[in-house]
Amino acid sequence: MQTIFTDKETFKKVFIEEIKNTYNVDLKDSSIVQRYTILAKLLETNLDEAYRKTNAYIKDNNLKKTIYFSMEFLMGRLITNNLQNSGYYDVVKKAFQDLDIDLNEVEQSETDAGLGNGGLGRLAACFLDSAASLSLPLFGNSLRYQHGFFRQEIRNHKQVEHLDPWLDQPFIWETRRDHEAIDIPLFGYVEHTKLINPVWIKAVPYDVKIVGDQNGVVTTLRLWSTEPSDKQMMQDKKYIKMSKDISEVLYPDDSTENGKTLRLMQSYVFSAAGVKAAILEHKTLCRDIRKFHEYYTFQINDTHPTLVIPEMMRIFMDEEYLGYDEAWDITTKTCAFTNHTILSEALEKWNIQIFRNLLPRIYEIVQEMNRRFKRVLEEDGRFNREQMYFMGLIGHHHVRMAHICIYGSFSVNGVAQLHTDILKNIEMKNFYTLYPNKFNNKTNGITHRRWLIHTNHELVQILDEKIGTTWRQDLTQLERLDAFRKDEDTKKKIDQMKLAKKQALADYILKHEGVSLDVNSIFDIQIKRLHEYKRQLMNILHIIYVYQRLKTDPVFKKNYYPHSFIFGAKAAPSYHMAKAIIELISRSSEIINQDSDTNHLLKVVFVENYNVTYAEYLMPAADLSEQISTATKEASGTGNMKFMMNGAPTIGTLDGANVEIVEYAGEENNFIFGLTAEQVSEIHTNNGYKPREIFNEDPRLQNVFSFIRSMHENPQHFDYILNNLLNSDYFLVLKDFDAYAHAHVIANETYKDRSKWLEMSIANIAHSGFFTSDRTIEQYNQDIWKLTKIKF
Ligand code: NBG
Repeated sequence: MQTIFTDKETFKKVFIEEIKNTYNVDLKDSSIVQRYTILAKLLETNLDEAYRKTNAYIKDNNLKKTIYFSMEFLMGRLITNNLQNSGYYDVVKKAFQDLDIDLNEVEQSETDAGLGNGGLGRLAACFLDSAASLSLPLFGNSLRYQHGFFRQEIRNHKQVEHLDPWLDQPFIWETRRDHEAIDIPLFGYVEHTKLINPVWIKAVPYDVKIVGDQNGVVTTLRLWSTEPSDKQMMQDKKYIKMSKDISEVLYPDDSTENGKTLRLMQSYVFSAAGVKAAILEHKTLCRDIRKFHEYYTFQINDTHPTLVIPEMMRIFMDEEYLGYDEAWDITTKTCAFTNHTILSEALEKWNIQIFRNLLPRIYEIVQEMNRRFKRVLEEDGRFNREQMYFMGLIGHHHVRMAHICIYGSFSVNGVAQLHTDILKNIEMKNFYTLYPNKFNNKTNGITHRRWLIHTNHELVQILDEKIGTTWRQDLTQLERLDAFRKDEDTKKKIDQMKLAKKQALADYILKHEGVSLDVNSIFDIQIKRLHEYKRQLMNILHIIYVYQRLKTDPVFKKNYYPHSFIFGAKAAPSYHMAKAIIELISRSSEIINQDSDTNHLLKVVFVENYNVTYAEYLMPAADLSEQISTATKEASGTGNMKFMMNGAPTIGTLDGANVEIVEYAGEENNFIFGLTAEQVSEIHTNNGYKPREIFNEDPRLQNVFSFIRSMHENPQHFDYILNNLLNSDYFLVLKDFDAYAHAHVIANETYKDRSKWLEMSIANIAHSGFFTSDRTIEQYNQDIWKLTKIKF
């Protein structure tokens, strides 16, 4: 098909005209934002045809759809992705060269869509890209937060949160669909299953196009925005504020009862709106409601969308007049659940009072589900009273969302092999006993289109030259690079690639953080949410130890290969320990970086406002990938895969997907250390761990603690952290410290043999094919969704 994007000259002509028509300026006088806006608008409009065709194909062929319900979609910028996947990138790049416009600069003027806070949200974004690229009819469903994840400022070494400004600039990739708005009832009371006097909220969908990789497929991420509803009679100020607040911000503060209610409203609104839209579509197409599950799978991404289950039950029973059993049959054949964590604080529970007050009819349905579930357990006969109580959908005055999901879904999956095994054998053992066939593993993946093709052109060139270009469609072909492990030319080129990426990152860090890094030092990077289980604390304790040793031990200093340690992390606003750790990293980095005695050997940077765009610079530039969580705690990790694909060996524990990374790339090509999952579980069960004993016997730790006490005018300033380590250390930082320090010694020595290191790097790239989200999505489809592909 001839479009303005397939011919460079046509594109140039149209682009110049549009700039003129829209802003009444000549191209040379236009701003970068104006250029970006016109480019994005032209592309967005151009995608309309493929979008229409995709939807028509699905409808005409009666294809089943998966709706991916997720509280988070951490999309980042879309411009590059959309240009690349539509196949127009090169034409635009060349046209811009002719016009003396830097495409990179234009791409950078897009603000990140940060509708997520970490791995779970970025995984959802990768899945959209993979599903569209594999021609699968999968659609995202979430909220259109006015403000996504907060913008982080580090002021006086402390994290300060600011509202995320992403919608200050128009978001070109969305289309508001007023006529598909849905009214959602909240509060009220129930009389004979009927909700009386509810408060009505209007949910309006904004559709974002998701472009498949040069296959003509354009699917949708649907984001619901909330507003006052015409159905609501009384519209006072309080009501209007509430109606807008629901989609105002991602993860609002939930320390108060109002905050909790607001979060539950968010969960309900996007779940209910998504369910209703699908049922409406199903009925518009004159399909039998009893066959709903033949046309839809609802993938419930963690527990936030749990209410999809009772909401389906409500509609089937109260609006479609099906009996409970029939409604249950359809619901459980439609829903599938993915668990992303075993951390108990992240397993959602809702206080009954709050739940019943906000969703009285839904609560009744959950109670009925619970009653019937108890009967199932009793009839099964394998569980004692206590076990049955702990398995209940309701208990301890709370509604347990994960239990509803397991009971109400036909599939329950973990996100890495180890994580799924822990779910089956420990965390959800009784549920696994009850429903062995529901449980399955789907190891996470990342889209190689963003995390390799778009972020690392240098590596793409090497791959194309050495193994041809077909790896793009089938990433397992990267294995062919393994034959070049000892090839000098390949090694030289990988070396040059790394240097180029490190230089690009160093430039970016200098510009944004004001810290200069030596590109010949080892770039050792830990970027992820700040959480105690991820053990950024162990990393900084070790850095302080290295710093002290450099100052006191000349032999060590002589042997030390220069290092740049880079951190990026946001802490949840109310997570005091995480915020204290950020302050500790930031304060120690200031001291270390200023010390002219050592700063040619050791630098530490905490990058501000780590986000998807920052990650695109960081991932390809790493020499070493820090994946050091307490074994059993990181369900999978996905940053670990991005580093691997870009050639960084992992220094890490056998946790989450690290286990599989090492299986593929070889233990000899990574630096594995520390307690195993079994050992951690044993320590936690036996309850006999005494961190103070370790401290008392290790002068390294004593010196590090003294240093920390001397860092601030108030020696007790960091006692919150230090006392916790000495008295509890639940995440076993002190216990693993020695093994971690040792792994660093080995990494340091290994790096000196640059040739050996490059071989390790090549091995990692060559075996990273398994970790493309294309593989993950194919597995979801084969085992769970069973969707038919779109074929034009
Ligand atoms: C996170 C896990 C990560 C995992 C991502 C994606 C939550 C609740 N869980 O280990 O901590 O990689 O999910 O599956 O955000």
